[in-house]
This record gives sequence, structure tokens and C-alpha cells, in this order.
Amino acid sequence: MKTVKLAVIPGDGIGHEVVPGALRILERLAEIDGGLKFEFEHFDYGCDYYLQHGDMMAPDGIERLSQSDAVFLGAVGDAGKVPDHISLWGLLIKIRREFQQEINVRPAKVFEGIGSPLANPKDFDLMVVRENSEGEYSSVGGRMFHEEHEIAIQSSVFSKRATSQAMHYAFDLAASRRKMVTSATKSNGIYHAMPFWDDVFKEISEGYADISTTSEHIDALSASFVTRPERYDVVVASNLFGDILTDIGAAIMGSIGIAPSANLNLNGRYPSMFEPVHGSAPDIVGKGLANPVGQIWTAKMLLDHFGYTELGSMLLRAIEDTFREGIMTSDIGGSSSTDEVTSSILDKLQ
Ligand code: GGG
Repeated sequence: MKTVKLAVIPGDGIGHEVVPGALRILERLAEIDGGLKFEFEHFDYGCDYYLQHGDMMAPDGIERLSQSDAVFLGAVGDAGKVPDHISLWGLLIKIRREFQQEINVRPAKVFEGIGSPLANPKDFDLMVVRENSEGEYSSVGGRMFHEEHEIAIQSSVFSKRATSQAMHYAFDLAASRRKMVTSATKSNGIYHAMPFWDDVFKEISEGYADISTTSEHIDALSASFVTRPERYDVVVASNLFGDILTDIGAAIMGSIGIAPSANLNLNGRYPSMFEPVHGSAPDIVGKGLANPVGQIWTAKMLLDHFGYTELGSMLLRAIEDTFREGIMTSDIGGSSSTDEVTSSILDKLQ
């Protein structure tokens, strides 16, 4: 029997509504497998924890989380309680950095049965590989002076090591797909970092003769996601560009409530972390409206990560069948509740 120890952090807001269902699904799939068992350890880290303790996680939080095989996270942030940059840097970004989760993989595709703004929704099926540890997400800089003289300086950081690593990951991923990699750049406007990004992309691409490449400015690329989606297979992007692109991707999919992600530690020293793309959505908390599919599809990514790809495929089919039957939450045009969608997916697992 293989035991996978999961550190579970529902976090804030709808994280508490979508995580329990995804855990039930993981347990069901483990039962079906027969040789797999999940052990869940729950952590109450998040904005309420901050209000009680003055920090988003306990002083030994990283140490305790590091004893798990993976972290399964819901959502982080509640701007009414804690400023967003404090909550994100105190929990989500802290975990990504402490555990060297330098790659964020975010798939996007349009499911049958869901309305999409695209003329040919089937054309939209891609993976964004986001550099997850540096770039524009940087604490280098500062604020100085006061009132009308106040200035803020923010530096971005691009290392050759992390940039090349993200690009290699994207090329390797494309090799198992449609063999196309697009690099998201902005070297006409960002004077140092993006020409560097382009140089690294060119250098890495020379090692992958069978993969076709394009390099597109992030503004044009964002528009082409909508107008020419068939052009994209794997897109490699910096931390900020990847975050923005995947919100656009999620909108094309029908809702950010569907989109999953994996924060991967590639050197095997620390756990990886699995979280949906969406945030805590305080406006819909407690109404049964939260779309559970982002968290559930995230569970599929976790299964794939541990090599349980058949269970992952079974789960994806259950999601697809649920949508085909019109069982979906209101953000994607349905009238089902969080629990009804979760139950439908659970019932289809066998
Ligand atoms: N699901 C985790 C979450 O709450 N994400 C919200 C967010 O703002 N994420 C920013 C990021 O992924 O960098």
C-alpha cells in the first residue's frame, strides 16, 4: 500500500467549500485503486489565523508542511481582513519559495457543454508553464518620501538558471503534445529583463530541433488567445505574465472557477503544491455557488504527479460527463450547487 501524506490548507473564503469535496474524491479514487491511501493533515493557516496570531502561518509551519508529500491548497486572501500582499507573501508565495516550487503548470481547455467566447472552442487546449519563483514577483525595491513626493521602486529578477529551467520544462512538455512552444515576451518595452528572456529562449530552443517556436509580445499574445487559439500548445511565461495569461485562459474556459494548477518542486527536496487558479471569492462565500471543479481538476494534477495517471484520467472523464449532463454551477451557466457538482463527479467514479 502506498501512502501519500497531504498537508491540506483550505485557506480562506471558498477554499473551505471546495477543498472537502476534492478530498472525498481523492479518497474514493484511492479506494478504487486499492493500493493507494491518502493521509490528510489539516492546517488552519490563512487570514483568520493572521488575525489571531499576527502571521499567516505558524513559526514552524514550513517545517511541518515539509513533512508531507504534497500540499493541497484552496484559496488565499481576504482583503477585508488582511492586505493582499501580506496574505499572499505570508502563505502562498512563501510556500512556493521555501519549497523551491519554481514551475507553475496551468492547463486550459474548453469542456464540451460549457459556453465559451470562442468560435471554435475545441481549438483552445494548451498548457501555460509559468516561472514561479522570481521575475516580477519580487520584494526588491522600496517606498520612500511622502505625500506628493512619494515614490515606489520595484525591481524584477530574472536568473539564467530559473528562466532556462522554465523553458526546458516547456519544451519537454511540448514534446509530449503538439510540439509547439510560444514564449511570452515584452522585449520592446521592458528594456533589460525581456531581451534577456528572449536570448535564453533562443538558446534553449536550439536544443529542440523538432519543436516549433514563436515569441510573442504579451499584449498581442493575450489577444491571440481569444482570436487565434489554435496557434498555442505550450506557452512559457514569466511569473506575472503567466498569472495574467492563465486568468485570460480561464475566462475562455468559461470561468476562473474551473482552472487548476500545480506548483512543482523539481529537485525532489520539498513537496510540490496543488491549488486552483482562483482566489477566495469572499463575495460568494456561504452561498453554495463556488465552482468545485478548479479544486477537483487540481486533484487530478496531484494524482498525475504521483504517477496515478489512470485515476487522473478517470477523474477528468467524470468532470467531462458531469458538464455534458449540464450539471454545473452558475458561473458557467448552470444552476447546480457546489455540493451537487461534487456529488455528480463522485458518483461517476468507478
Ligand atoms: N488558489 C490560490 C489563490 O488563492 N490564489 C490567488 C492568487 O492571487 N494567486 C496569485 C498567484 O497565483 O500568483
